[in-house]
Amino acid sequence: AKAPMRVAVTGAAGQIGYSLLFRIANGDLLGKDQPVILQLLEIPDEKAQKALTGVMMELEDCAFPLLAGMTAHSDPMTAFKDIDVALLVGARPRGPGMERKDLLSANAQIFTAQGKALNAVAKKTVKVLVVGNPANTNAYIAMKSAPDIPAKNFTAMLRLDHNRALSQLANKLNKPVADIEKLVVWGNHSPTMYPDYRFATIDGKSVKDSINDAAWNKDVFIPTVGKRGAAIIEARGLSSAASAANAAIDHIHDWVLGTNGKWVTMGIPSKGEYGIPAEVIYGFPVVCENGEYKMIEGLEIDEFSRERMTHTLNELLEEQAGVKHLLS
Ligand code: NAX
Repeated sequence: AKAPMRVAVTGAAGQIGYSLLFRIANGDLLGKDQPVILQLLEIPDEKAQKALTGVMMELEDCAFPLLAGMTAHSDPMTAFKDIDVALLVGARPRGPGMERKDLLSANAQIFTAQGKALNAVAKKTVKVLVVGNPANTNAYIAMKSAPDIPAKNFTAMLRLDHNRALSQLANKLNKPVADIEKLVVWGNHSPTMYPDYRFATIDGKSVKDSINDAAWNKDVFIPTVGKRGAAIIEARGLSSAASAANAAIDHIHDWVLGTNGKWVTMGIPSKGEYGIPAEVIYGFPVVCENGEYKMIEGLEIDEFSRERMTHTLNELLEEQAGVKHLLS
């Protein structure tokens, strides 16, 4: 049997955690033959720790054959010890009257501390996915706080946006979602993201030609995908949780086990590709193989796309500027 892999999940007693942990323990993350040990982090707050105990009781009660162990933590220095995968879900939500810059600095503190802890105690090969918002900038902060771990190991979640866009296209074309390939979502995980189906195919045929409606792209598709998170909150009274957990599973699963040539979107540090400045964590198209992602390069960027890509980039640069002084 394979040796267990260690997976840390932060915000483990939260909404997303409640969907995510059971799927990891079921083998959906790393494969049906891969035992896992869960190292679960929550804030030291008594209520949060107690809720975490409850979730762990339920995990026990599932008797998952692949769950080789689990531990509860209130300190990232113990939670991240020897981990192979980090799912950084916990973050400071925006409270009433909280300004954007307060939110950024609260999260900068969390992700600086977690980046340092990863640097100190995680495996140097750890694969990090940041889900907690602002996800791209939080991933950037963690990356900058962990100089001994390769920058490429720090990623942010754009996969929910990617999956949302896939389903919108499948609905529009009245075709199975699995038939769509080569979709891209550029930029920040925020309403400024740019879902781009110019290269996409469905059943081998061009999605763009099949839809052939620039107004639908601009006035319906892009805003629907961009505002989907708000629409879920409006309908459910709570933010996306099961779909976010599913996207986190897809992201790490594909990174570790490969995409068989299929394009997926990951928020990854730029090396200057597509004119995006180095180190910005930006949604790019990638394929994954042998535990590594590889960016799809050389796609043509037309004027409309460049405008969208710059708009979402500028938001990221502003977020970065807002936290730069907090990085030590
Ligand atoms: P919840 O508020 O239900 O859960 C968050 C949990 O994180 C809480 O239990 C809290 O105690 C814990 N937490 C806070 N700070 C922590 C820290 N420093 N260390 C460890 N745990 C900590 O939120 P939930 O709905 O689970 O969402 C979690 C995060 O995901 C939020 O930041 C949310 O904005 C973000 N999302 C990101 C998405 C993406 O696509 N990138 C989509 C879904 C989601 O909105």
